[in-house]
Amino acid sequence: MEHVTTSPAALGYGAAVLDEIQQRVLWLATRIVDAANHDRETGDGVKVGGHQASSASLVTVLTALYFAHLDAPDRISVKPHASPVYHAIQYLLGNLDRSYLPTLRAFGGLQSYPSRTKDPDGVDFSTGSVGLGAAAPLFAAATRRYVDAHFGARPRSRFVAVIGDAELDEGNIWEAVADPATDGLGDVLWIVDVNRQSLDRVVPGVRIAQWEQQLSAAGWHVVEAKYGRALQAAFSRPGGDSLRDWIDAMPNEHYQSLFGLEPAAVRERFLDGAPPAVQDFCAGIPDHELAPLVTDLAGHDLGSLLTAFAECDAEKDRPSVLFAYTIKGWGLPIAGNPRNHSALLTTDQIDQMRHRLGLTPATEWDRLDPMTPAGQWAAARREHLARAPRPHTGNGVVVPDATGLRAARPISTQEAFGRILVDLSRAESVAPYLVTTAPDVATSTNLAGFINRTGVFSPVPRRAWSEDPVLKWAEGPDGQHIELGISEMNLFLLLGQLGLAWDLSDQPLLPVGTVYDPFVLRGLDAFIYSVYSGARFIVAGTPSGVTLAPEGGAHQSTITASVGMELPNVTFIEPAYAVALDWLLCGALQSVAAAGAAVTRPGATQPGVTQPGAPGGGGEPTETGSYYFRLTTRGIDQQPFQAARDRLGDAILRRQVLAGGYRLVDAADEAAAGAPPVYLVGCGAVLPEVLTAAAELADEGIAATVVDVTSPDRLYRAWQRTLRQGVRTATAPSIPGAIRSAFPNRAPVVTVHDAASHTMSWLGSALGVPAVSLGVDSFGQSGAVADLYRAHDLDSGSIVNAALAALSLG
Ligand SMILES: Cc1ncc(C[n+]2csc(CCOP(=O)(O)OP(=O)(O)O)c2C)c(N)n1
Ligand SMILES: [Mg+2]
Repeated sequence: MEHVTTSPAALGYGAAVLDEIQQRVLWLATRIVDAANHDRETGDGVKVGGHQASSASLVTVLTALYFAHLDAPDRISVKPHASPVYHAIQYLLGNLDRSYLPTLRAFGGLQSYPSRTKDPDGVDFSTGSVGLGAAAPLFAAATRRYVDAHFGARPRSRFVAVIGDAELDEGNIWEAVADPATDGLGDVLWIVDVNRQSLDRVVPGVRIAQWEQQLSAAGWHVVEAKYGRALQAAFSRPGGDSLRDWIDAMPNEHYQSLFGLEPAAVRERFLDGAPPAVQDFCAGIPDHELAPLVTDLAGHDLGSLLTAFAECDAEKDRPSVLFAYTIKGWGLPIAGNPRNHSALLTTDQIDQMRHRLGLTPATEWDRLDPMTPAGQWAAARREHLARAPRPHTGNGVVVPDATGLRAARPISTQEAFGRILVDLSRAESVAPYLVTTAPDVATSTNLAGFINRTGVFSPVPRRAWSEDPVLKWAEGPDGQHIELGISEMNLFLLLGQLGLAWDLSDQPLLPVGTVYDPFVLRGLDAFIYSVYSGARFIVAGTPSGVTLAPEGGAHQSTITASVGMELPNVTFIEPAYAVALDWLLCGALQSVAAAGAAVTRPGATQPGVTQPGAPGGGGEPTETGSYYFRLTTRGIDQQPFQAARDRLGDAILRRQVLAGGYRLVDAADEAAAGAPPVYLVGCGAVLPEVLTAAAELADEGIAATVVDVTSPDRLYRAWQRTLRQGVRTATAPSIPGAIRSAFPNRAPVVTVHDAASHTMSWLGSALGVPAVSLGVDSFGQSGAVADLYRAHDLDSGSIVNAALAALSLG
């Protein structure tokens, strides 16, 4: 990568050009928020908001990055509240149409926080939930290291995160920093916007020193851009040391109170309690010079920032963090005010600012004049930062419809999952792209077989000391399992970035993560973040439910199925039988593989938007998100599935399994002969009890059809789709095909699920029949499966009683 145009001086322009640009960036960012609040009538009385102060704080840093430091392959994460600065810069670079500028926070307009999937100007990392925007680029860099090791080096990208200082309060940041998977990533730069303010208050100064030490202890290169050049010059004068010591020792609350005061008052406040040496040093400096001097921070000094960036660039073997001292509300009348987080400039203040910059209402939204050095520099940077469009020639990943797994004896879905992955690791068109990860639960979630075949990823080969014949833990650059410490946040952040490798590292991958199901909730914010960002991956929550009986209540998941169903961009799947899992997992991998083959420019893709098509030819809309498999360690007899296979044939059965449910036992003949019909609907590990109940009901002359729901999510979505269609077109909705083929007749239903009962309780409404839903609606405890099933009414006797109750309601 050429660096010839990284400094305006190279084009014969002075630093004044960058300063002029940053003044315009500040103006546009401020005005974008102002327009959202004052120029637009929403008609609903709800405050629009936006963050002028948080944006102003980063104007210099982002101007220095975009107009003097970044190269085209670099990827950047911008703190949530600086989205107006990001868009202002993209506009000045010519990457955003002018019509968007007044649309911050409007429907279809610029998003309040940078969004990969909703913003029109090429956001690399979504941000919003503080802390995640810092960690995401770290895992993107870890992903790039993996991609480079397996598929050949890409053009070097630097992964930059620009984050608020209070974001460092978030635990996920420290989980990410501490994980060995993020060790030694020399292409990472975090820039902390040290404005010493959070939302509510001034951040105590001691925290910053502590954070620096923590990062240092974790092996990071820590740099400060604290004092601007005027202050540094003052420090170097005789007696200047005392000034420096005084400022260094000053509590943040005291320092922050200097902003917004008249110059004479600044002197008084600044020297309040100062030792004589400082009083003497400042005595010779007039008020109008002292006030700007003592608030001269390097985070608003372009030269200091560029020097610090270069220093960080030189670190090749460890991540860097730059603590850039800034002023929240820099250059605005609200600068440094502890209550400025949501403060907005008045219309008068905006008018004055516009006037001061020599702009008028007619010219205020203009780009930099192309005839001026600043305009020419922006044009040069636009060219420098332009990313070459990528060829979309398919990606070589071909996932089969099934691995052909055979299961003659009882087997659990967790065990089948491990075997399917091992099989796929032998398939040439799939194996290179598979990458697994787990937060210290790889072996207990059945990834050992895969790890034995593919090894564990490490950027450098490591000698294996253990000679365990069951688990070979061979670590090296060829390994395809990335082991994490016990952090479910890290799991979902890494899966998210592996699942965006098709975009951020130009390499589609098939990421598969495993986690104990209850702890999906521990990583939920990162899970949501990753799928909101458009990532494509597979996660298996296993084991799940009260079925892991002896493990007890703390390990038993109940609400995870609801989470899986309700999360947008996630398809929730919970099969009971091994062959069904084989079909469903291969189908999910096929869908994930399609990400890399599709058009991939951010802004162009709309993950979650369904398009006509068919997963595995099932006639359902194509899914464009991630997959969540909820699995179990309970081995169950596979014979009933084989019987359904013999009865229906693979083509029909597979289509129904993929669509969300099929009749495992069909009592249509008995019903036709006059037996009262009922549907027993099971999902996952409880199918044996459901089958037993069906047999008991048959003995009593009741025609119990057993439906195995493989994905309550797909069935629910199919139902909702037709309902919404009906609502939108004001026509009577029909029952969707997926539901009709599993439930061809009208009959009461009993739903049975080792999860919160509500996950399938909607079926009664969908079918227009009485329904009794059995599930786990209280915390579990240790015991045997039979004990737990009895305690939660999942045993066959309870299912029979529920069926009789449902029949009586009919
Ligand atoms: C996970 C999460 N919790 C809370 C918030 C609400 N919130 C938004 S900004 C903010 C303070 C951020 O302070 P800092 O990171 O220092 O940013 P600044 O505005 O000072 O630049 C808070 C608490 C959030 N966005 N995300
Ligand atoms: Mg802050």
